[in-house]
Amino acid sequence: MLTFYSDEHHLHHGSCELIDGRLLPCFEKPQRAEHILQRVKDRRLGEIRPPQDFGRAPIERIHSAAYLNFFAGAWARWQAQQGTGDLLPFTWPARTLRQVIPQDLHGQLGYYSFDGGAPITAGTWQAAYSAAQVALSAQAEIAAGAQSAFALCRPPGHHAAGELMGGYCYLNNAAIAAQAFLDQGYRRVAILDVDYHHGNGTQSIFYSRGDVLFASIHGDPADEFPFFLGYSDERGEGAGEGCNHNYPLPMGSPWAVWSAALDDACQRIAEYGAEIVVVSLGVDTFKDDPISQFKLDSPDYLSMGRRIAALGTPTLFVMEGGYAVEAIGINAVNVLEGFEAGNTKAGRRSFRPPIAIQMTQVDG
Ligand code: SP5
Ligand code: ZN
Repeated sequence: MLTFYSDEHHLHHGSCELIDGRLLPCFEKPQRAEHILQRVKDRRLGEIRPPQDFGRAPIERIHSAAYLNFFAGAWARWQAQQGTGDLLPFTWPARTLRQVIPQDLHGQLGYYSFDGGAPITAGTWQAAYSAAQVALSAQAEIAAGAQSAFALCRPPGHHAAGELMGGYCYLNNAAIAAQAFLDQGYRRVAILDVDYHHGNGTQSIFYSRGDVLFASIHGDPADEFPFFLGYSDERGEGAGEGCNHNYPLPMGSPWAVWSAALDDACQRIAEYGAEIVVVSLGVDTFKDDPISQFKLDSPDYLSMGRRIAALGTPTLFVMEGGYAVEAIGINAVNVLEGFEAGNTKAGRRSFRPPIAIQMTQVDG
């Protein structure tokens, strides 16, 4: 399996996040990606490639131009004000307040975010832009015929909605890649979100659409971040009715409980007839994760990869969370190795977009 990776993720290194009533050093830090990259090399998973640059257009299919302009320009505005330290929001347009875009930088920051966990630093835009290009490059590899690819993205993306950052996420890498498949002629894409936290951003982006199925296994939002989305009665709306599947699980859930949800999610994905699976690959389900409460152990990630491979569908893995830095490489790459072990030629169901659409892409 090819890995796509850019060193530019180092440009994003926030100092602090607001968590449990304190400003703590960011859990989402550059060493995460370094450990995963090292493990990819140690296990000889396959070649590691830098991303191509597909520009801003495929990102604008998911995020509004207003949001992207604000994000790309926020740091320069902060510098012009002689701002010191990271940009971190502190006021949000919650119930009873008006959804208005103020003039002030921090007012706008609150408007475009939902928590105090996603600081903007000097290099955050460039790192997030680069992570989106990593996801798009891995997407292109699969569109060109690969059965799988790994987008080693950082910062992660699944909490980011069309006009919202939060939960360490700024650009929704998995959603951007899923949309790219659709724009290239694929008709049904499934996003399987195995991160410990509900992928609220991804769900909201595709909630009323029938061309993307979203399935997420996560800590019950009644007890866990992001609290305000991810319940089991959220089934999609309009054309997306029945295309959203949430599996909120209790704190302390072990593999036996978690894998039953995975089996159900995989069955839904198969019934849907997904031509592509995009996996939002968070490994914060690990028993020693410092901010999470599930009990998966390292060998369980091999089983996870095997179960996903049994779908027989081309699969794009997009890195999301995981904060037990010492084990993150083992756990993430175990999913990929499990997938490769389970990915037999006989089991594959491969789909190519209609030839006319392929030609359009080549010409245009
Ligand atoms: C991509 C991703 O995994 N984002 C996660 C963001 C989580 N932010 C809030 C975490 C709150 C954890 N509270 C319990 C801490 C235990 N001391
Ligand atoms: Zn997470």
